Amino acid sequence: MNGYEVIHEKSPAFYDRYERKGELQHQTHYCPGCGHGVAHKLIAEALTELGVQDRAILVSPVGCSVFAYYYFDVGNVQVAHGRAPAAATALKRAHPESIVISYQGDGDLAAIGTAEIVHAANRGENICVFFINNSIYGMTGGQMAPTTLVGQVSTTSPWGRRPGNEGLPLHVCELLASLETPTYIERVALNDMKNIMKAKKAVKKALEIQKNGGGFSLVEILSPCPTILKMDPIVARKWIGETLMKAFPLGVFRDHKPDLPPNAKVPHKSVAEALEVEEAAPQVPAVRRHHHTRDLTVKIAGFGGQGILLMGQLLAEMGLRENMEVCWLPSYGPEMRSGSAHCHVTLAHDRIGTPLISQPEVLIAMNELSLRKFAASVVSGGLVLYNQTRLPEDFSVSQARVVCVPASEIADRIGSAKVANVVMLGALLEETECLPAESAVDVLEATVKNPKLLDLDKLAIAAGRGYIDTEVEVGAVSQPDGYSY
Ligand SMILES: Cc1ncc(C[n+]2csc(CCOP(=O)(O)OP(=O)(O)O)c2C)c(N)n1
Ligand code: SF4
Repeated sequence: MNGYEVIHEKSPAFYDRYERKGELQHQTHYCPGCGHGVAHKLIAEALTELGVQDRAILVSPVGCSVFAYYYFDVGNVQVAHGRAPAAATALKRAHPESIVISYQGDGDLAAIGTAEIVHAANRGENICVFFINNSIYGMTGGQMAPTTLVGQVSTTSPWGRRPGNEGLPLHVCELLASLETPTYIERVALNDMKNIMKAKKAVKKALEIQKNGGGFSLVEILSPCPTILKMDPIVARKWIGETLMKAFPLGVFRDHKPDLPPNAKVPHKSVAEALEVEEAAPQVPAVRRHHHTRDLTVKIAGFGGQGILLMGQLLAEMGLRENMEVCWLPSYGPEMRSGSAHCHVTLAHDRIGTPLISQPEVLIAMNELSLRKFAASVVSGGLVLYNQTRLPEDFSVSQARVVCVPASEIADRIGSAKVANVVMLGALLEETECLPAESAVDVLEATVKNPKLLDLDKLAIAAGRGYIDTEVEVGAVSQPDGYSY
């Protein structure tokens, strides 16, 4: 066909399926006509053509493209708003053989992340930055970006951008080209096929420069955002050609390797040698007990106000004191009281890969809602500790053992409903033997300042352990009628 090759397939640099949602795994989350999808495609194709997919690391920003990591089958890192060039710097320096891409919107790069991009460019970091200029904040509903045009209406410039009030649009390519250290800076556009092909070349060139150790590249991509600009996708593309490109002219702003004076040679010395002090013997913390610690993943869930997060912190702190690797990840809604809250705790002897636990070995459900919501996620052969005397009539857990511990009732009897979480912690320690119970008392003594509450907490730990020892048969299995033993 006239020398063209027709390819009906996705770039292999994309995942086969986008597993963010249960349904529609063949399509992205972008709006119809959005330029992010096109820009992704150009990057994916260039990665494949250069044969660098396997060593590529994509740093996703905050903005509409926050989920880029669901699409690119490369190493992925998602960072805080604006911080992508800083994270990319660290990744590249730690893994010089990798190909590191910082992908950023104009709010992300030119507003909150101005410092990061300027300094990464000024250091001449050997990374590629793909900068999507759609002239607006997309994800948050259309606030003015530094790239918003004079007169352009946005939710924060309802009368149109006024130079005397909001300044003039920021020209990132021109700004960075005033530095001596960048290697390659170009502005391209996704307004028509010809320019899309040019954009592809620029993206590939930037990646090639990095592959050859050539230094810092930035490709600014003028990109349509039909949704926020309230335009039909075709009109949005036209608007780029007719309006946005006038304010942001396309072109190459820098295309040569900087001629920098060589770095001074730094003699390799240890810190002690450099400071001319004696090398200190490595500090190995005294281990009190090696026995009786067990790798465990625990999800603790209930209402805000039940001390859910604190329970997780206490458990993690106990693990720390036993020289384990620990992780505590809280998750709660905006409501301080009565909203739902849960946290994940990992106790491990080896390094922990992720703080998230999708299938916990233990679920502590402090209320019925949490039981119903999370029980099915417990691993087969796992354990559910439920804050009641029995499971709800219509509910059973087939794959995990259930132990019902009426922690709130026990706490009431001790003298305060507040310590139900600590009762449950005692039950967890006794049932799983994951950590020595003495360490719980040590942690409580170190963290609880109020002596009365400390006494109650000590009673609560003992009561939770006692309940398991006296009321729950060893190896008890949940019965069809919901009884735990
Ligand atoms: C520190 C911080 N400040 C503000 C926000 C809110 N926020 C999320 S996305 C966004 C704008 C992103 O716009 P842009 O970078 O232009 O990307 P687009 O959505 O247009 O692709 C803002 C302000 C945030 N998430 N974090
Ligand atoms: S809001 Fe704009 S930038 Fe965001 S996905 Fe939709 S079209 Fe793209």
